[in-house]
Amino acid sequence: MSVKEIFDNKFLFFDGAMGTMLQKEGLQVGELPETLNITNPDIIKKIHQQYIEAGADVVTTNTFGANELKYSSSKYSVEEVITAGVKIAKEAAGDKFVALDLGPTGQVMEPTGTLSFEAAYELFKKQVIIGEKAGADLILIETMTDLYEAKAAILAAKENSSLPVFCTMTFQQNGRTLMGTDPKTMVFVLEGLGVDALGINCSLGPKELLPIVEEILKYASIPVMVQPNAGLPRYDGEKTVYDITKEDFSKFIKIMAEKGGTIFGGCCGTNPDFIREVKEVLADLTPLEIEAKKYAAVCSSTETVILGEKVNIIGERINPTGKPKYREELKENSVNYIKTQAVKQKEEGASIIDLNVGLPEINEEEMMIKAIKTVQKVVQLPIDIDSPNPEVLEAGARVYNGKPMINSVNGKEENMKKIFPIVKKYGGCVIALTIDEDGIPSTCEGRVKIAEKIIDTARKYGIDKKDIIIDCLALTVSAQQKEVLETVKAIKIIKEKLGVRTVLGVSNISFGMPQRGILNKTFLAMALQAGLDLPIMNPADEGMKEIIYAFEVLSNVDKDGKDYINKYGVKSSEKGEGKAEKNISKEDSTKKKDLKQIIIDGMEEEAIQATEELLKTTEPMEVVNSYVIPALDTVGDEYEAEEIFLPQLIQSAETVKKSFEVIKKSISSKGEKNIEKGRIVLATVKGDIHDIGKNIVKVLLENYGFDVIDLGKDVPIEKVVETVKENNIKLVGLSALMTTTVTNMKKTIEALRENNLDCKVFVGGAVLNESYAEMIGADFYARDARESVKIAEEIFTQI
Ligand code: THG
Repeated sequence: MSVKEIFDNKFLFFDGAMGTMLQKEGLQVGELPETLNITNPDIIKKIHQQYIEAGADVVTTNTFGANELKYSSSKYSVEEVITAGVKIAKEAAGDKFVALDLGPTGQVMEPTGTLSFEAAYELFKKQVIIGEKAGADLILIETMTDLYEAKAAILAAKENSSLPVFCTMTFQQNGRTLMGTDPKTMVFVLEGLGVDALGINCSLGPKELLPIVEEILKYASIPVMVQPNAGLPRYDGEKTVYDITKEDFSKFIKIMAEKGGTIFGGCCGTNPDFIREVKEVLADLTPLEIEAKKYAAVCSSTETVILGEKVNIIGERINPTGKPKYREELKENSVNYIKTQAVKQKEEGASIIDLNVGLPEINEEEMMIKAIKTVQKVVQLPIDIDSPNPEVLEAGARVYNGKPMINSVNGKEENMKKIFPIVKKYGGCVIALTIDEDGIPSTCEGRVKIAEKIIDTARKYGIDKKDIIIDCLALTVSAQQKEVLETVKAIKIIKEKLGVRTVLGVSNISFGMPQRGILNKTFLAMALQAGLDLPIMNPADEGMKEIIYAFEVLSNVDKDGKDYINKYGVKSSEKGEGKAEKNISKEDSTKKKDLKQIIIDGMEEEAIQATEELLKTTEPMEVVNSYVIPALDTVGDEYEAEEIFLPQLIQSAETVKKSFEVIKKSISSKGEKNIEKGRIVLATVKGDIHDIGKNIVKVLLENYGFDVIDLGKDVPIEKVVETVKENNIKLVGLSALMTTTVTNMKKTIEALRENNLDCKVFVGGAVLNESYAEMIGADFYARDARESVKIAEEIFTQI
């Protein structure tokens, strides 16, 4: 069945909540909900049937958490649970459709957590194969908070089944997912990966989701799906309630439909009445036509660069050409240069980082994977994967967390045959070089022709021209002087005639000439005027940057010269910044950063060295107080201001851990007392096995110098009490994800109080909020992991 058949220009209605319906049926907390497919299939079937009766076109199998990780100690296998789940859904669905439900694995992905991309892929692959075999009609990947995990699931679904794939992610009130992905980035990445529909589920109520849905609709060229909760969860003293009415719910769904959403259903707190009401409210409405949007974009997991809106620098420095030091490192399998240059180029103003790890004597494929994982850890810029070797491009595009730029394809038939499938499968943008079997045409016309051929061929692979960036090829003026102007002309014609973005390795022009900077910047000015969008260049080259700033004012892109004045105005030149410092200072790259900046940048190895260096002259506590703590404060502030996101916060925290290890060693060798700041007990409460949040809190607390006793998940109330008693604990952190387990959180707090233990309790979890926390008797509510550190610092400075 094709997705078109499912749709056929109608709204598509999914079902509503399963979990909250099961609770109503008396599901015991702590049970893996999917085992009911075997132990109590009638309850599940009844719920599916109620949704079908209410008018749902698709029911979703009760298989959200049915993965090998969660079922490793269950007496039922993933295979049994999923097969039974699909079977029941099919029986209830009749001639309607069954969506195989895939939720998150429940573990945090590398580098923030420990689950590798490949391991996540394997977990999803298993679910997909079982689900398709059992007869599911489509795959619904939902409640994803990590784009990388969503990508693993999508690849697993597409590579191991022929079913349509829908994917929805979950956003927080700040408009981003837990790992920091914004709606626009989600659209570009998921659409690139070839899902049939995308959108948002769970998260919040429909009212709160509306602005996020509007943002998604602005960029999406495929059907948009929304499954909101029945409002924001509220604790009524005993249980969680979702209390918007089906009428309010439908009112907002209608607005979403009028704006272009086409697939609707419900999440937590909804029931068959909601679906019935939604259907009724939309009965007279026809879906808007879904327009193909024309944005050309590349993305990391948290940042999108839309190409062509302004000049964007692609940083060229991670390239072995002419860099003996980097070559040596590549041979030694070291990524130190890559890491420092990625951070440095970002600071200097690059929007995209070019990664070239090509040396004949190394395994380029493995090195590219390592380089991408490294760069993703330290900067949030999109990456340009630069290699002539298709295997390297594919390996890189696969592990990349975002929408990659692939550098490059060319006009040779053989080459296009190899590269285009990679671009299509991983949803990248591709740089296309105007060269083919006959070499680089010496004239502009010849290059335009090749560009046309490439665009036409790409279309046959399903690649739109918005994802093609033409490189008219900058050669060297020393060897091919006559052709310099042909390149410039070709840019102009290609922009005008073909309407695509253009890129150029600008500094190629000056190889073999003295004072290369002069030629580079002049050529850059010529190319910009012709319509160059993406110069590949050294972002430390102030002369070239001056040209870009000036060009953007003069061509009316930099409105009112804001950026220009900001960069070169009186104030900053007083600070010495805007001074025409045209030479690229060589010292710059070797200049030492202090430990504070190293921690902010998240550079682990450098942190070890810098700490060792400092300890030669500085007291350990002084290192902590003057470098480590201020760095963490800065990072914390940036996190709160939403300038950085959870992965970077954790990366900095990991870096502190490295620094602390050195400091601790130095202290113990001097026989001084430990610098640990206090002991904290953490537990995910009884009945709840969702410990992602708690694990993140643990990492962060430890890295801020606290000693954590982690009791794990599904922790009996007595165990918390005993541990606190035995260790004279002053602070306890409790987490609960499920609404049903908040009751046990309350009981745990009560037990601590009844035992007259002199300890404070902070609580956190998706369904909690400030007033909830107060109602169940907690001392503090930790909105996120960062907040829990603040609470700990407050408690232990008092002590
Ligand atoms: N088009 C596309 N991709 C490209 C190129 C292109 N990728 C590689 C290259 N050309 C662009 N990158 C560079 C990188 C470095 C230099 C020039 C272009 C360079 N390096 C100095 C040297 O070799 O002497 C080293 C200077 C230094 O950094 O120390 O000039 O055209 N699509």
